[in-house]
Amino acid sequence: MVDIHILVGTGAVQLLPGAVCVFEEAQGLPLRRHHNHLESYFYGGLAGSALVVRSVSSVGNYDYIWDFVLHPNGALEGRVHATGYINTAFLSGGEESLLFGNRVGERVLGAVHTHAFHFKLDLDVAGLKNWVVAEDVVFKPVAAPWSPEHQLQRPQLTRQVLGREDLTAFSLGNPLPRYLYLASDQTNVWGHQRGYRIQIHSPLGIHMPLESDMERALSWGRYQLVVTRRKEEESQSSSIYYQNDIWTPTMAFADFINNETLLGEVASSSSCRTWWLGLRPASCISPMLRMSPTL
Ligand SMILES: [Cu+2]
Repeated sequence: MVDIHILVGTGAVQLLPGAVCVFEEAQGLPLRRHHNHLESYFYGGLAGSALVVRSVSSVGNYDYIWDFVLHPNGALEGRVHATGYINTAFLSGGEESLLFGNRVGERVLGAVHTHAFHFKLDLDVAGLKNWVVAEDVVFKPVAAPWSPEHQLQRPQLTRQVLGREDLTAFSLGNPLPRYLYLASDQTNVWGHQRGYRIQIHSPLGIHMPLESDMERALSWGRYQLVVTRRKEEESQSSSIYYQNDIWTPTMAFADFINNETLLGEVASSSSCRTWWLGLRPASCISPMLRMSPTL
């Protein structure tokens, strides 16, 4: 347990005892295992565990559990779960009540709503010169060597540097490249660029209709993933003032995406990439994002 000092609304320092919990978590999968019974007979394996840094935000009826997980293979994971009590409404009993959710009690409606989260990640990989790289697979037909009248579909890797912000704003509904990573100009012993791969697991679904007057303030919800140039004046995707007036937003996340270059050559000391990751859990689905080092 770790105590944390926070600045509450008055600006005074407040101590939250035990606000962060650090623990080792057994993983559902082994780190490695192999059972060989072909020519020789051997078994080797190692249990998987990870270090979890956890905090919990209690907001009204909910308790959001925030975990940052450090895996022994170098992967970093962020995940959030909604716990606590579900948000409900009075069930009038009329037919149309069930348009807004499902019945969960005698006179209780589990009203449909969305929990949407946005993670910001400032990431430099092995220095400040970084590129956003997309890799995918194309299939090329080749004759099967042992049976030339038949064709095989051989997968080939395609690589593309995504050099401008408009190429790195991935809307909901548009597929992400199969592999997406931030590559450094430093290389490993085989000459491949060192990098970190980004993975997102989050249920899809539009955040709200684009024609809504509120949508501009919530425009980060349009995207499952965006990579922008890091800037001091683009430090947050939302604003505390929206709780008073969401119809005239003081800033809009969608304006951050203005086709600025993301190429490593022009990186200055303050221009590491900022990754914005949209996550939305259902009550029983936990979204998560994961970064894995490419070898
Ligand atoms: Cu809820």
